[in-house]
Amino acid sequence: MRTQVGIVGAGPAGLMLSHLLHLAGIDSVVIERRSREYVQKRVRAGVLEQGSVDLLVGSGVGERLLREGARHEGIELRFDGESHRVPMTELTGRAITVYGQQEVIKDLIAARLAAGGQLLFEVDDVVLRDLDSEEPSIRFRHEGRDVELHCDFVAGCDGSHGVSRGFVPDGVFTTYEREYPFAWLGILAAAPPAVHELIYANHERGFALYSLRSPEISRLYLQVAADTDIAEWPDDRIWSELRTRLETVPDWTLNEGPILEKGVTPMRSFVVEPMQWKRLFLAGDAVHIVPPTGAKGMNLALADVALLAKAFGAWYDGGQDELLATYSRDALRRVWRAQHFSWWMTSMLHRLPDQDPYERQLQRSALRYVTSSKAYATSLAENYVGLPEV
Ligand code: RFL
Ligand code: PHB
Repeated sequence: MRTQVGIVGAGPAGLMLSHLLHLAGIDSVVIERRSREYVQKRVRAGVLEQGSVDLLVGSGVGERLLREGARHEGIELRFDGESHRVPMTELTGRAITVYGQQEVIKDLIAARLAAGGQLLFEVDDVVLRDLDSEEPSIRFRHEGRDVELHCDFVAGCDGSHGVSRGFVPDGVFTTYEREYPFAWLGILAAAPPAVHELIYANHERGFALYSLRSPEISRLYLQVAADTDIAEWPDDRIWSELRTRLETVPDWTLNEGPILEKGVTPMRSFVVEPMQWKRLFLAGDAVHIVPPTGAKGMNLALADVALLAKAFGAWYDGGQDELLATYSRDALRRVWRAQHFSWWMTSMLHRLPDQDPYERQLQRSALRYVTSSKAYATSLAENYVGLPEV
């Protein structure tokens, strides 16, 4: 088999890259370890920055997003028994849209298939070869056969457990990393959200987040210990803890309903530099992870491949290689801004184990400052809705 760009991974990064390349007249093949059903059902992120919405709409895959996504112009910060709204749109002119990641995935898969794009699901034993030559290839098993896919470039979009990065020799990459001593327990519940905007709550017992997916479905998260076994959290315990951490203001109650899905997500910050080696280009969670508190992961994946698609476009359109050469440097500017913002939100909102009283007061002061100073609130807001240029 031959294609121009071989893409490993059908998450937001891989699928969007394939879609943008198609619009530029560049051929690609996407290979994915899981089944189509599995990737379309995987519940993850829900917040799209304005720039991500513009990218999806501008590239022709935003029709359902515009219809079903919910535009949010503010978020709420809840602490010390009080609620404070950060009016993001008033402060920045931009907004976010709440639309499930699996809906973005469904829309992208449908668009690729409608355009005759090649997506191979349930592939195994992926091996990248000759990345330092002008004709790299990807070997894998698919439907019981060994396949060799020859290409001009390989895009490693295979997420945090991917294999692409592992085919680069030792000593090329520098890794920056931080583990947090807590995790998030997330639920999807068949309950009409009691909120119009997301609530980020800082509480003595730990952080809680109230988000949503639709007028009937709520998405909620609880900070839990890093080594939490989900079996220790029967539904009653989850609702009781959510009530304790969220029902801290007068006349406000959350809506409960059957829990459709629950899972524990570890919290990690991680960056690998550079995001390229020879003919291998890396994007999304394969090279950087943020804790979800800043809602940046899916947005970074989309921003990476917007740059990468442009760079491939310039290369195929007359062999200009400047944009490919600067891809990593340019993408990393946004990556590090999101790293700092996500770390900052995480530090301000979570209960740190053994938190000393001095640190607790710093958190309180930061929360009071960000909800009373227009300058500080604008800083939060412009990062949250996404900076156009970083
Ligand atoms: P993905 O989505 O992980 O896709 C990678 C794909 O590669 C496949 N794969 C392989 N395929 C072939 N061969 C192999 N050897 C392979 N190994 C892996 C995988 O099966 C998968 O399909 O990475 P991508 O495209 O870089 O996208 C990144 C985002 O998915 C991720 O950053 C976000 O979900 C993070 N995230 C959030 N991001 C936001 O922007 N806003 C949010 O509100 C937000 N909330 C979240 C989140 C992530 C969460 N979890 C569960 C990690 C909330 C949670 C709870
Ligand atoms: C979500 O709706 O899943 C969500 C929202 C905001 C975050 C993280 C996740 O910061």
